[in-house]
Amino acid sequence: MTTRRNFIKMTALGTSALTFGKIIPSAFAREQKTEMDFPIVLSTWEHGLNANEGAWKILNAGGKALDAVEAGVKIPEADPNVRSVGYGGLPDRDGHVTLDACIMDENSNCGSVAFLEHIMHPISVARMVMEKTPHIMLAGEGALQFALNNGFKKMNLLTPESEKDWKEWLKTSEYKPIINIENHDTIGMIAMDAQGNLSGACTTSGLAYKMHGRVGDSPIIGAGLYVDNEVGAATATGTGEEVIRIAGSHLVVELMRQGKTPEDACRIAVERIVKKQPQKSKEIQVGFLALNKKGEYGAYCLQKGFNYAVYSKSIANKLIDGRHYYS
Ligand code: SD4
Repeated sequence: MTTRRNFIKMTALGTSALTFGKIIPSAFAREQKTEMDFPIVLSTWEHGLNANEGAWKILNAGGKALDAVEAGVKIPEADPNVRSVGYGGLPDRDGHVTLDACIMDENSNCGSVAFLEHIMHPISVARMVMEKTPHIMLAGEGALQFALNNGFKKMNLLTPESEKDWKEWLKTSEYKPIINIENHDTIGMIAMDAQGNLSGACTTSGLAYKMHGRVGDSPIIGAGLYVDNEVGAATATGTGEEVIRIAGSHLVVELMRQGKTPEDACRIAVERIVKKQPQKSKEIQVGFLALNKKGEYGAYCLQKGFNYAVYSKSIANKLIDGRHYYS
């Protein structure tokens, strides 16, 4: 069991330091104890609130960030009302619910599954790939076989509600993802535990009505998720193709390594997308969420409407609107 807050002695700081989420002038920070607000967990979108509750139970008991992020994202994976993660997720255009997920810990261990069908908790399969195989990523039939061989249960993930919506969509079969609606609810979760170690998890049913076989950014280490325990962690949500194109989450972590704040790092990554795809970026959503080693966090997105949930001792599970590029 750890203390509720971690006290870090900060000396000879630069211009500022963080205390309970507030910036205090360096004159005060120097040579004095400053409280850093961790453990902490952050998740994308409103369903992040429920997911954070699950993660927090583990973090608050002194548990590992890795266990917390897995337990946290399993909540929306199992919730049929979350229509873009796990059970109840909207299917591809052929009616298959195909799932992508990945997980990464403080030692750069990582595991991933892509294009996985019939398993409610792809995040746990991803963790098993990480822990039980010499590989990082398993896909499709092979990932399913691996899951079944390791005791996961095969089930039908297509709920009557999602089937109904898919049949409605089939009437026009028009592939036009609507910004912030139905197709942008991947859960990306990043956390720092009481020991100051970082981990992350990302899981999704991907873009609704995608082509059969399509894989997005969410299972790709460096795109949908990246963790570097020396620097910070980042995760992404939105149109995966644009996140992959810029290796989004890795970019955000590298920008933090260069000294950018989490929000600035997310903003620069979003601006990179705009620069690469000036026209397309107006019609899609992408959001990044980041946490650095000091427990500072931030987000940035293309369009209004992206929010994230944060849970720490001083902020008991609150939803925050991400700042956005287009107004
Ligand atoms: C994907 N990034 O498959 C995912 C979709 C998403 O919220 O974020 N949904 O491209």
